[in-house]
Amino acid sequence: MRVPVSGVGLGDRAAEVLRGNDLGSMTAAAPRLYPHMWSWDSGLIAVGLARLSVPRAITELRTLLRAQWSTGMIPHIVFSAGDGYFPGPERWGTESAAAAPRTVRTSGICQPPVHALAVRRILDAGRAAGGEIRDQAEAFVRETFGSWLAWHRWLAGARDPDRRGLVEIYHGWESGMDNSPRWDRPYAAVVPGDDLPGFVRTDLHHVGDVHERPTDDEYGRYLWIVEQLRRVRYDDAAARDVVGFRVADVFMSAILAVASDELAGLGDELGRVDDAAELRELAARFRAGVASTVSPTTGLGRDLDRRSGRWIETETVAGFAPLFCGVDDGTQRALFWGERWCGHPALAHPLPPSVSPADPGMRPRTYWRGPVWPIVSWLFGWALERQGDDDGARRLREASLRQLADGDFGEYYEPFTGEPLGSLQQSWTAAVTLDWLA
Ligand code: 9YW
Repeated sequence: MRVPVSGVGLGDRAAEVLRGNDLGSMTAAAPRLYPHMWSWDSGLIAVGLARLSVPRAITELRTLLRAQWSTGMIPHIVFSAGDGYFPGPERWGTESAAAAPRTVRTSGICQPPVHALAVRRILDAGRAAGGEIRDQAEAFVRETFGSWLAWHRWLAGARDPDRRGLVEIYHGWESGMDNSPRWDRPYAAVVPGDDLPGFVRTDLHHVGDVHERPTDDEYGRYLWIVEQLRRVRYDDAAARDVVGFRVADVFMSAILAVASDELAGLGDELGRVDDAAELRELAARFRAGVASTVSPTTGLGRDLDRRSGRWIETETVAGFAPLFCGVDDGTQRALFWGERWCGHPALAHPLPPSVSPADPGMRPRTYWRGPVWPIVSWLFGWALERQGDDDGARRLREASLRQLADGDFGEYYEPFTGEPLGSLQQSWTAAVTLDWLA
């Protein structure tokens, strides 16, 4: 039987995880499975670090920004000196990209733009601490605002060239929800060429059960897209023409909308009137884009496969993008707490699984095909609180803290038994725990 730890002990253990995964100026996403910095992990890790040490949280995001491409893109992985992760820097080969940084090695795709949420948290925590810490936090925001703005502009330009208000992704990895069933159809059209270089996976060494991870077939497709992008040297315009996976991602678009609002608020404080106005326009555009995707059948937001022109109808948690970014008329909120989702009677905790428990294809132990991801619960809690739904935010927080009480900080959790799965001592799980406990 798992022994629950007390509230105080849980915070200490979460802090211990972040210290244990600290590589100096970046935090490894997980001790063995992910020995590098991942972009959206680092944003959420910085949210947790801001509760422990504002200067350390600042360092985390400054490290990430040192890897920013000259186009504005923030890459999805910043490689540390550690190894054991595949695909590593050699496979990505981003040194051939004109826009890649010269001093750090990175991947050549991006991840959801949660970073502005962390910048706001850092500023608030710095101000609460006062004195020199406040000065450091304010200097950090002043000095980096332009870089975050460039990141949002790149997403709105390179990834939404037709101004639909939907961010296009070129890889399931960009969504952060790698093997979600959302991507099954678009991936089915990705056929690895005979000249796909061979590969040996390392991820399977680090989990108890290989069925919790994507299959080899899925990996072949993931790597084929990397190959396609590498062959055009990660050039934005060329990539759009050659890449075999091009999907308008509804959840990433919702994140861009709320993060642009956060950044606009920071712009106001810095007196950057025009930039703040531009960011608000961008937020409005992506909110409208998200609202335009809602399915009349399921009531969920949908991704759009740009290559086939078809909507993606799978019932995943990403379908709550309208609720997340505040364009819900109450329908989604009811669905979210209802029996197909958090209110499903068989759930161990009333938290949103990655796929609806009422969907017969839901796989409770397999990565983004069913498990509950604590960071997803945190993102919804953050959004509800921001919308003034304190009760909704409290319910997610309390259920999540019960889920996390064993102190394992799993990457994801079995929704019906509450068992931690994937990698344990996962940094972003520990980070959101710290934020919930604060
Ligand atoms: C991989 C680090 C990353 C997350 C992703 C998650 C997983 C990496 O881990 O992807 O190699 O499969 O899907 O969202 O950023 O925690």
